Amino acid sequence: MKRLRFAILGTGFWSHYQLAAWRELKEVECVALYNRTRAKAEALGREFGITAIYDDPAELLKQEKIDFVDIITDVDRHAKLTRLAASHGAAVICQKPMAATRREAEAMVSFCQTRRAPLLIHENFRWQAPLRALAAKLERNAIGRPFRARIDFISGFPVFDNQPFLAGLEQFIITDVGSHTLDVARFLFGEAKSVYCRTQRVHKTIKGEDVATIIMEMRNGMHVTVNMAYAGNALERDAFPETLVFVEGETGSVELSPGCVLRTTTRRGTRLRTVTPPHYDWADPRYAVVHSSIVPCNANLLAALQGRGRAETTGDDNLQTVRLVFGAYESAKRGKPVLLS
Ligand code: 89V
Repeated sequence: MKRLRFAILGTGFWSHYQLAAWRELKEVECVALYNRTRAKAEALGREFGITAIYDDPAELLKQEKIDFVDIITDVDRHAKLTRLAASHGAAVICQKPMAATRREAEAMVSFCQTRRAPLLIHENFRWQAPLRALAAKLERNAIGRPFRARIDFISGFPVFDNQPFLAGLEQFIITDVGSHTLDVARFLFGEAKSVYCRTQRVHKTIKGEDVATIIMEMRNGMHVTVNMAYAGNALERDAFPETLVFVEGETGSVELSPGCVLRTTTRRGTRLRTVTPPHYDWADPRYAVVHSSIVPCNANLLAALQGRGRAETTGDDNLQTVRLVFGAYESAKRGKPVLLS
């Protein structure tokens, strides 16, 4: 199998974990780093033994022989860097959220299609071990036909300490967390027909909304609600960064509860199983369930780039998640449900 060479564009908070997760895989090597502030790229390079460091992405793409880039910058630079990399013939892996607007995301997808450059989105939540176990239960028909579900990501975690740029986003929780949770909804239950959303801002010092309540009608007839909050308040059991799910089916129910505990209830009773995420020494234990999901996500994207299978989260697929995200904002603005085409 061809060993693929890649460069990381953007060496902030998340790149450390992304790079460590890439190192878990064979047949792939990070050969260069770019960051606007060169010192940050140098620091990451020293830690991981990467010596090709750039503060100009065009120069990197000109000098380095690479198969793909992994874009880990703030969202407002995703589109520009995607166009640049695709123009140099590199495949693109881009972190979620794909773009700052729906139109920009659509333009990224069509630009890459025209250039025949693969565009894949790094969307890791659906790769979390407990969510995969829940999906397998549904697949095995353990609770009959599901008719309603609730997906919760509700936390008082001080997320702005590690990722201060989030406080400056005009659209915060639905782009940052909703990109994940709405994608999880699609992964588990398919596409939505309509979305209704209300938002609030509890933190006084941030720009965007930090609370969102979303209700979707799915094409399969299910009703799915997604509750998100980063309100900074105290909760008895703050499950950060776990996504909690409760699914009601015609013959039972399944619940992913705090501590990665999967409870399946049928007329025969309730069965409990703890789905412990794989342990990696490099992962921050506070983010274990999220950091460990980077590895299977990267493995899926790498396999697709090597022609060994299909990526789940191509740019084209992720457009459906992007449409849900911005459909939710549209609904919040209008105070009415929005139909999705
Ligand atoms: O993936 C992210 O965007 C992180 C989170 C803590 C939600 O996983 O900010």
